[in-house]
Amino acid sequence: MELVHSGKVRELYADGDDLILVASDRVSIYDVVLPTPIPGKGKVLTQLSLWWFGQLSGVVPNHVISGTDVPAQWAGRAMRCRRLKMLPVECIARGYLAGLGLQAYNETGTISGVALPPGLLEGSQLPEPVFTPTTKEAEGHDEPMTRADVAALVGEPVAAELERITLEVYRRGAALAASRGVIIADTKLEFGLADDGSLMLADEVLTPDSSRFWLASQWQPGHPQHSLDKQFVRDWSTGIGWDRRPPGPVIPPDIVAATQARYQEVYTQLTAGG
Ligand code: Q0Z
Repeated sequence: MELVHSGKVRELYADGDDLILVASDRVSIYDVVLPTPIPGKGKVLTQLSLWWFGQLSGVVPNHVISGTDVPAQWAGRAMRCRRLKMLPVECIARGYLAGLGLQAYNETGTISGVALPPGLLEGSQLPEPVFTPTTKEAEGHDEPMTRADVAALVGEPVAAELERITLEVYRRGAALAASRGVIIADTKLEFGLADDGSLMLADEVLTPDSSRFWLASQWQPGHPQHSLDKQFVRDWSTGIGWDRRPPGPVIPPDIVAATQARYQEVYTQLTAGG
């Protein structure tokens, strides 16, 4: 199959008119891919994405054709997708203060033009989720976009739909996760247009690689929050004095095992029962 694109932790192949999206076991922390894989990570994230696409199918159609009709060597870690015309916007919804949203709030008291109350802390819940789109940069970091910037790129009607659907996907996902003890602080969605012009949710959805997942029982505003999936790797890498510059360190077996278990737990906690 023809390799169309290789990302930090995933690959995209073409199969006739379809695309095959393959999630590897690679893990990235502080924007650096580590040399040691986390066995099973790609399968867990693919199965979680497929489960969310199903949960959200009443909110927005999606690009998935099949989670099983994929080459045998990638069984479980790949999905067959419709090839869409991708929109050049990262659609982010934030419900809690972290990352670039926290930075914007601390500097301006606003996020993407939305005025927020004073006194919010790192990790605080926002009064309402906020749509904070960014550019998709081939190189370097994505840049914040205003609603007018988005409308200039995709047209006002599609821009309005992107905002509405992004916030709805976030609200539904965060509510479901909250009922299972998991905070989804923010999430990044990608959309594309089908041949008939209809808007579809693409890529991966509400995975720990595209969202910040926190354990509700450990949530404590005023500090950086522990990520549900990679915290062992981050803490260990800091403990050994890694300076966050490539190459990343080889991960020892006990940290690999603990991280592997965390990914399994995230999947089970979110998808079990109900
Ligand atoms: C997704 C990406 C990578 C995985 C393009 N349904 C679609 N139609 C057209 N394009 C895409 C999709 Cl999902 C598409 N990406 C991001 C890059 C591995 C996903 F290397 N790029």
